[in-house]
Amino acid sequence: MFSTKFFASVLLAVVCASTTTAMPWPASLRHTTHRTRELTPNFKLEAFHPESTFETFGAGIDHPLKKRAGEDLEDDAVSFVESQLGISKDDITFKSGFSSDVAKHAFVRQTINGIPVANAVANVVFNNDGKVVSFGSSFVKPTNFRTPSTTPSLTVEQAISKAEAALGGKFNDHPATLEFVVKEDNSLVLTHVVQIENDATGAWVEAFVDARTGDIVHITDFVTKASYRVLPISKEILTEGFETLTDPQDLAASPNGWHSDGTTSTTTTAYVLTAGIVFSSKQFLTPHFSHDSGNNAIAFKGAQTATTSQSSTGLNFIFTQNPAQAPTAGQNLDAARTNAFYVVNTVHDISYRYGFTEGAFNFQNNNFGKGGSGNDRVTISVQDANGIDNADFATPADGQSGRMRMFLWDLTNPQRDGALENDIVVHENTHGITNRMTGGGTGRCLQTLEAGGMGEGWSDAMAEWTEHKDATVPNYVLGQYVINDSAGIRSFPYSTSATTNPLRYSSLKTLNEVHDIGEVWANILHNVYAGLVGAHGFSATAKTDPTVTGGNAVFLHLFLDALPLQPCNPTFLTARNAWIQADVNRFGGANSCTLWRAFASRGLGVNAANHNDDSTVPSGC
Ligand SMILES: *[C@@H]1O[C@H](CO)[C@@H](O)[C@H](O)[C@H]1NC(C)=O
Ligand SMILES: [Ca+2]
Ligand SMILES: [Zn+2]
Repeated sequence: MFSTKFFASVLLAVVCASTTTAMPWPASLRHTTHRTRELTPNFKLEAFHPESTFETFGAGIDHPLKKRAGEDLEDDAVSFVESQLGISKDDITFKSGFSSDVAKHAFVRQTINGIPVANAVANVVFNNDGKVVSFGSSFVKPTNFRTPSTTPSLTVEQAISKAEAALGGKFNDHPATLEFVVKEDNSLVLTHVVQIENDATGAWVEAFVDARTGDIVHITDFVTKASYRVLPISKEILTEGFETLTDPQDLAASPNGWHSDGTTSTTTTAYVLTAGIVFSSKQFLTPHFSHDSGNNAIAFKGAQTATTSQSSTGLNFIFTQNPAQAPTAGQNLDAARTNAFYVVNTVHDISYRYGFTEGAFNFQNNNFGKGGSGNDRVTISVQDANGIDNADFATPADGQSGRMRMFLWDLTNPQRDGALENDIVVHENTHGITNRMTGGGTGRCLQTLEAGGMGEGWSDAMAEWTEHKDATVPNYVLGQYVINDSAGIRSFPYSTSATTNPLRYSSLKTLNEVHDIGEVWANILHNVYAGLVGAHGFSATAKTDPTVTGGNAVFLHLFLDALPLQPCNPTFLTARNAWIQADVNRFGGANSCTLWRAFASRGLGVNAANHNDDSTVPSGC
């Protein structure tokens, strides 16, 4: 059997071959502002993201329009930014916004002569008293740069050809935009922003093409690859066995069930069974699709027409996975498609209950008039032919489908299918949640190394969350099934023991890869979870009822609430502060000391800075 360390290096080599041959990473401060993107052997670019400032205001502060009658999220946010930064209203544009039950979120961007600056954005959050509770900003000071022409000298078509040639992909017909990019030297570059995809490599980026020279000056990479050495949702691996579930869909989150988009109305009774997991779902209101395709997701192999059809009439999906056979043989493919469909729908329903709604830029085809952009259900490519021993998830902006690709794993004989390991599917799906909820649905705000690392950490933490069954908080290991190794795919189990898992904030000084950084964040969140469950116990119904009081429910509220609070390209410090503020917004700060103690236990105390540990908690804790 292979050791975990062996796998770690194999997988890192697979996923990060390019970065290991690159020059050594610069000082760790660049974690928070830079990310090297090597998209082809010939294309390398270090993308720059101005550092985001982030302030939180506890119970809230007034904004300039507070005394005016009525509230207008757009005006209130713009005038607040104007007052904070001394930037003219004309240079601040409202981009998107939404309200949760406890906060109103506004996402704005800097514009110069009417052209948006892609990497200069801000977010203002108001509580239900109409006060400002947080402000994140990567706006740049207008005095620091000369404004170039707002008229491109290259046409969009010319920019597309340049990007296709440089990146080895094809323009995907998503409408191009004209935006400025701030470079590290504070200069502004006018760019055509074009989306380029490569089906074979899975690359999917926004290329910012200098509208004068045709050079690519900035990249948004929508794809988060797994290097994790990666059945009901609380089960992780097949060997834990299958069981029967009744009515798995949460009708509050998916009002027409999982197999309908609400456009056709029939009244068939529905039963869904998957991979030995049996759903007796009797309450689908308007079943419309008789295959693994619905409002939140479509699972297929090869082409979107290749879905799993019901095994018998009445929306039965009964496919028994045979572990002795290849993943492609017998009923195994249908079992895999059905399981992936089930897990993605379940994550949709759970996260919806805790705030990842239509307005908060989630993935649905039909948004039922509840805000946000539709036509963006998750596409799940099972047994995808373009990869091995991995999985990935691409998160473009709200309104374009999230794209999950699950690959086979060839470390065992027969091979194993990542679509059958729930923690892999949950991990991937969570990339969609964090990339959409941070920064207002643009898919552009977890791009720095440190923010990308936290993206991996949140994904592991969500996978862990789905598997807890009671108030014990055992060590958590991810990805045992696909590699057939009980040690899983990470360096250490996530643990409340600092001996079992020694990772802490200062570990970032020597970590230069997103999954490695993610392990630090996931381990911190494991300890936050343990603190909250220790304080509040465990609610068994938290997956479908966000009003329960268990620490697991508190954790997931804060997890989702903090995402739209934190600034674009958050750091460990600003993400921590967003959790503390989220607790004020929802629970009046009741968990402040619990949170601080957990963060401080792993080096993220009040005086932590620049990847130096601090274990101080606020006075009174
Ligand atoms: C998984 O590992 C166990 C223990 O090492 C081994 O007996 C078994 O054959 C492996 N399974 C596969 C499919 O490789
Ligand atoms: Ca959407
Ligand atoms: Zn990942």
